[in-house]
Amino acid sequence: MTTTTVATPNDYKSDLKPIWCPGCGDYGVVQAIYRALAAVGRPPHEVAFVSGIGCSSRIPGYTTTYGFNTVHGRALPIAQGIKLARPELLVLVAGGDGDGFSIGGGHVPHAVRRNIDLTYVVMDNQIYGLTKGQLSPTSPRGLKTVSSAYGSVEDPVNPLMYVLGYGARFVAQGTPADLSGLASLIEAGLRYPGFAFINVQSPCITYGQPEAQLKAHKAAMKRLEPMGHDVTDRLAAMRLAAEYGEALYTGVFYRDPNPSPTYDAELVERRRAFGTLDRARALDRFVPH
Ligand SMILES: Cc1ncc(C[n+]2csc(CCOP(=O)(O)OP(=O)(O)O)c2C)c(N)n1
Ligand code: SF4
Repeated sequence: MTTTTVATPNDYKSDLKPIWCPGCGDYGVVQAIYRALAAVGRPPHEVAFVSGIGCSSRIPGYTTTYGFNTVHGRALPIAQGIKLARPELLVLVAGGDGDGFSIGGGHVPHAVRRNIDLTYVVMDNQIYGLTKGQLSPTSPRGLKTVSSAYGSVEDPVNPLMYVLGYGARFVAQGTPADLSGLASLIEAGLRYPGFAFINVQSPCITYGQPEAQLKAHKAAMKRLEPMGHDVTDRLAAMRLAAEYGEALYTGVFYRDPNPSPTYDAELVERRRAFGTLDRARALDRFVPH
């Protein structure tokens, strides 16, 4: 059974002190997550927070929810399993751009097309932070790093286009330079009935580029809402997403106005129809049929 209670952001803050570098954008992301969870109001024991490996993937430990800092690139499969076994939980997934779009990139299309009710927050800093500054899949062409002395000769992955192309039903982008805007986007993702993707431009102060820092974000960000962008227009969202790396748009790019039933909800219905739901409940686990 799920309950809704009055909660404050502090209710989601654990005693563990973050060990991110001072000034890392991920501090703002965790604050935005506290606010978003409090706004949604599900108590911490009804939330499962799953991450991969990376600086950003430390994030579940800084919350009072159930948490699982899993394996590099495997947050999405594990989160999908949790949601299918315990559909009543609110499941939040987070990690870096390397975790999500390099080693874990093959899982993203399947999470999108299955439309399991998860909220996936990627802290996109265009670098591998934890392993000390190598090229990541979203690093811009020409970037010099410890692994690209002559500058990157690859085009970056465009995370927004990637998920929109596979048919994602909720796609947004934020930055901790606008904390309340970011909290609202994460809240909207958590409330969205289906797979929701939020790309967060979260600066790496130690290995990131100067133009990808909070001060630069404040100057460069363009909010989609006042621009009159129609969030129900997927092609308009794709045109804006194509400017990833050039323009910093923040807000909801796309929100399907007629969300289709989620995989997890369909599964519960089918288990009910096949008469396996009560048995699964009694065992407190998913029983495949
Ligand atoms: C299977 C496996 N391969 C490689 C690594 C090494 N590794 C740890 S974190 C990481 C990338 C971190 O970058 P990102 O996911 O973007 O997160 P960030 O640290 O920037 O937040 C890598 C390559 C690992 N832990 N496991
Ligand atoms: S290395 Fe970069 S991403 Fe990692 S904690 Fe430091 S600033 Fe953040």
